[in-house]
Amino acid sequence: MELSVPQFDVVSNLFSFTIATMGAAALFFFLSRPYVGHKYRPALMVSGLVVAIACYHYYRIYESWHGAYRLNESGTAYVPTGAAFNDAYRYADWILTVPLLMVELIAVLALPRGEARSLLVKLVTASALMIGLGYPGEISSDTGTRWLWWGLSMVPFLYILYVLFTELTRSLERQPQAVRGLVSAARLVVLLTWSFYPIAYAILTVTGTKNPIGQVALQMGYTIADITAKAGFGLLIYFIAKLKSDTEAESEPLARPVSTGPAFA
Ligand SMILES: *C/C=C(C)/C=C/C=C(C)/C=C/C1=C(C)CCCC1(C)C
Repeated sequence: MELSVPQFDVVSNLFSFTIATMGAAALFFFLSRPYVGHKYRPALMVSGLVVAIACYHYYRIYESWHGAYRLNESGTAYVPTGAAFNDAYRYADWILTVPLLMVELIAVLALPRGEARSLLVKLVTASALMIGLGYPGEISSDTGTRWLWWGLSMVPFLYILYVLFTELTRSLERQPQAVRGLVSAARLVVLLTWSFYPIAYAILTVTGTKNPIGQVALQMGYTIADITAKAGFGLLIYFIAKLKSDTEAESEPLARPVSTGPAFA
């Protein structure tokens, strides 16, 4: 499959931009940890890990894109070099980062232990299953095979949305009033950005995997969705953590004795 010069460049530039964005986001999340309460630091730690993992994989994806195509003699188009563009980097990234995004969300809610564990088991298992089931379809150019794995992967995907919009709603009621809006927004970001992936995949299945426009659109779609779902989502998690820490710091000095040292006789 040949690519025009602008088609190759737009994807290459977007990958490069993503490396910068993910790297900067990782620094921000790691360095912001001291500004939130202890309870919320694991959430920022995980946010930082997600974008750091993505930063590394986008570097590899960028390299793979440049390895898969080269400019032809006349400089008018990019032709395949014979080395395949490696989709496995994306899936290796997702199988790590998608469950971690769920951990991030549950961690910032600071729910009672049993409740958090039950949500985590469901969301982490379903998200790993969703990515695992999507992969055989992603690497296939056969329409039937692509739809089969798409359908199988949609089951855990819909289950995740179901858990987020039913069970999580009950936990949401116990969050401080001030952060409920932000937590709902974070959930909405998951719904909107995550829905983009199965749609982008389905579009390529319809256009056929050898269609340059379909391939370029897929790479751009996945990349923009990744930035929003990882760096954008992480920023929301940071705001939730900050707001919860600030409201708790306001009420704590009154609720607790200031000194814990030995009392005078
Ligand atoms: C940071 C990366 C994220 C948030 C990736 C999310 C990926 C998905 C929600 C992918 C879902 C898919 C389906 C539901 C069916 C077709 C195959 C997938 C893997 C593209």
